[in-house]
Amino acid sequence: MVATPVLNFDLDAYATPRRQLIEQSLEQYTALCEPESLWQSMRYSLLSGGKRFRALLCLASAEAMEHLQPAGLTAVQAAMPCACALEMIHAMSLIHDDLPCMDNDDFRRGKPTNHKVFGEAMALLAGDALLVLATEVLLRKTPLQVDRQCLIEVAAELARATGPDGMVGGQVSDSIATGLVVPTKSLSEQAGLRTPVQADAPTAQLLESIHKRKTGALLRFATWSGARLMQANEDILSAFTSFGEVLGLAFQIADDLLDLTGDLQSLGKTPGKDQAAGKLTWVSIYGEEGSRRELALLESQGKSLLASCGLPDASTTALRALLSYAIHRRN
Ligand code: GRG
Repeated sequence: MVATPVLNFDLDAYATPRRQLIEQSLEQYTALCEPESLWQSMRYSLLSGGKRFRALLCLASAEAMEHLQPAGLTAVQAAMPCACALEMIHAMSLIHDDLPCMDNDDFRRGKPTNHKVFGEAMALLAGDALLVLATEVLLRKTPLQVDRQCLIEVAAELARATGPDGMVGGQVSDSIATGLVVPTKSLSEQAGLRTPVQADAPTAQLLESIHKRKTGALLRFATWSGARLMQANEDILSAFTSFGEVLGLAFQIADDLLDLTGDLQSLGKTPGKDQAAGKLTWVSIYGEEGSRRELALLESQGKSLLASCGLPDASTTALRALLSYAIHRRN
């Protein structure tokens, strides 16, 4: 990870051992299954590197609550299954996003995309399998010391962040905006009950809503869930939710910028695809400078949210560093 502007905090030293634990846990949660070709396809994408940003965020949010730890359990132990479930859902979304019927990408994380190696049908099914496995891992592997009611709530929120109100809904709105998906007429219009109206939100508002759902929902879930699994109080949960929302938007704006400024080697995927596909992005509306200004604003908003959440500064240093990283990253 590149150096971040958070003083006296070495994000690499924080992230490296946690990333190792994340990789070990993902390995363990994807033990050999039948048919073996499905297992290979799932693991090809799940264990192909990646920054593990969502998992790190979930762990950092749990660790901010370390003082509330349930008996005999560290924050990392309490949140690891949830962190891994997030990475499984994220890997699934990348596999599906790369398919020819979506973004049609050939490279991801510096390797040929899943469907290029295993074929479209298997890529689709490996994504499906990872999506379902994520829920099983969260529910079965979260240690018994974590309150079961809390766990059910976390599982329900994960489903919401992934589904029509979250990532899938955001992806559909994005696909409609790009012209990839043609919206159907509403049922009342089909029945001839009212004159069709152009109900699209203004473009900038629509884009913010797409970013917050397509990318932001999982990141917001990451910051909320870590704290929730540690029984954080409502004030902290609300501050972490707002922080996650700010971070989620910033992460996708940075992604839009990287598509413009990055290269194949550092990104691990083909740059320039947003512009080529005529995608609605922060850069296409506000330009490079406007996007950087928004990122600076979001960085200070995110830090203020953490500063006023009632926790000592030292507890939220990793979260602040992850926010800065999301904004200043090179891949
Ligand atoms: C079937 C439930 C279901 C969902 C699929 C395809 C889809 C719906 C959603 C696509 C969501 C998507 C790919 C959003 C982009 C998010 C994004 C910025 C990805 C890049 O994340 P990084 O930079 O990647 O964290 P690494 O490789 O580091 O993990």
